[in-house]
Amino acid sequence: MTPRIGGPTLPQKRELVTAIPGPKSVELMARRRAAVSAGVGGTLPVFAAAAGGGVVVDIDGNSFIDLGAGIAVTNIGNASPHVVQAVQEQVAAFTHTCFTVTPYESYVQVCEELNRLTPGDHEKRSALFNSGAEAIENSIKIARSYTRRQKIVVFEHAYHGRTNLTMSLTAKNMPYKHNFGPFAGDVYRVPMSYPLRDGGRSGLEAAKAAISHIDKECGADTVAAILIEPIQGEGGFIVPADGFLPALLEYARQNGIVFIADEIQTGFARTGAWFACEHEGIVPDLMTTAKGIAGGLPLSAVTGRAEIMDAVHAGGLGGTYGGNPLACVAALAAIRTMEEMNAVSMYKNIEAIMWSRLEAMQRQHPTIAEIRGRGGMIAIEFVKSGSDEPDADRCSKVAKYCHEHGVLILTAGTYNNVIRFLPPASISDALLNDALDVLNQALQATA
Ligand code: PLZ
Repeated sequence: MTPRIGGPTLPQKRELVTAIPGPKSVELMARRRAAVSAGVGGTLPVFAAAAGGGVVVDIDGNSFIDLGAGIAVTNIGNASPHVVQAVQEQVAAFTHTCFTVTPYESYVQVCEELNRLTPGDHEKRSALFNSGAEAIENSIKIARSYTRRQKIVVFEHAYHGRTNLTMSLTAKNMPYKHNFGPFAGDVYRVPMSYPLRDGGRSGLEAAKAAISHIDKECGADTVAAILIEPIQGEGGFIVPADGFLPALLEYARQNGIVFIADEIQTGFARTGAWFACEHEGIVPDLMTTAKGIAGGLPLSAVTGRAEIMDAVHAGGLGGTYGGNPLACVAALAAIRTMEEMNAVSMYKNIEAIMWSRLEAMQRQHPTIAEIRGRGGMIAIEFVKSGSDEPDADRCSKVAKYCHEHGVLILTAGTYNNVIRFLPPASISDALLNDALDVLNQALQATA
């Protein structure tokens, strides 16, 4: 029988009991096609029944190794016990009051936790929202309100969401922006540090190039915010060269520009630190978080310097559901779990295993141009043999092979040629190694 209860007690194994997709998923896929907009994307051809630890079980009883965690969301494992219990208790107490109508303690507690955990010991404030895109939108509102300036600087390969403003901040046309314009104004895109593809420029050289664009095309004194993912997510886990982020931050400071770190994908232990900014020793003015914050419930936040966060007029920030009580208690339980399990060190362990296994694969397959990332946020980028030309076809074949053999992996990258790994911290070493064995077979089968 297909399990319906997830969590860490779900058997931790890769097991296929039908072809992929199985008959129940095939049937449901037909209903999906008839009922759900064709515009909504889909990675796996199977439907979930339960998930926990490092596996997702589908409605036909197939057990997949989870190297996606949603998209970097269930970092502590799916249906994590503290989260389940907290949500069950909260749902029976009250489901909703709207924080801006009748406030509740858990919202305040989440803000206290965010203020405590994010980099920097200055005075901070937070505000809660529903999705990553909504947090980004609000970080821009706050930065504009504080600086009384309008221009926003973003980077090549950036991803910040799918609403009108965040689409405008996102770099990639297909599938995110195509046919969806007109886009928001006063958004300026400047070059990123992408060590594999910018001729090995140093972080300082790359920052100089970005700053020159800002100076020439915007004028520093008209810029409200510089917005950047410290490691780019959808763009392909691009880790900027050392020194790039600190140089940009210093430039922002000198010019009264609010520096916003988008840690929506990198946050909450994912990179082997609570937040990726810590690897660069930088303290952003504002930080956006979401995804891993609440164990799978929809919650996002903007956290930052009290004087910036408090610059907005009373009533200027809000929303019906932002900081919903179920999501808030889930976040408190998720944060407690991350501290108890030491998710930071678990992700460092995952990094060590993945890195050595992937290096061995790269020696066999030099078309893996680069292994990059940190902690449990690691990627490989494919090129065509003997060139630096992106190989999207190989990448999608590898992903398909893995899916058909019981491993859930995701792709990414401006050129669609990156496989990214985002396992939950709770994955066992044995399961992770089994998934990497399948990846190795996929590389051989598609060579
Ligand atoms: N900023 C850095 O990674 C979401 C997008 C999936 P939302 N990334 C996953 C998809 O195809 O839509 C993301 C992110 C960074 C912002 C966002 C947006 O977060 O919660 O999806 O709105």
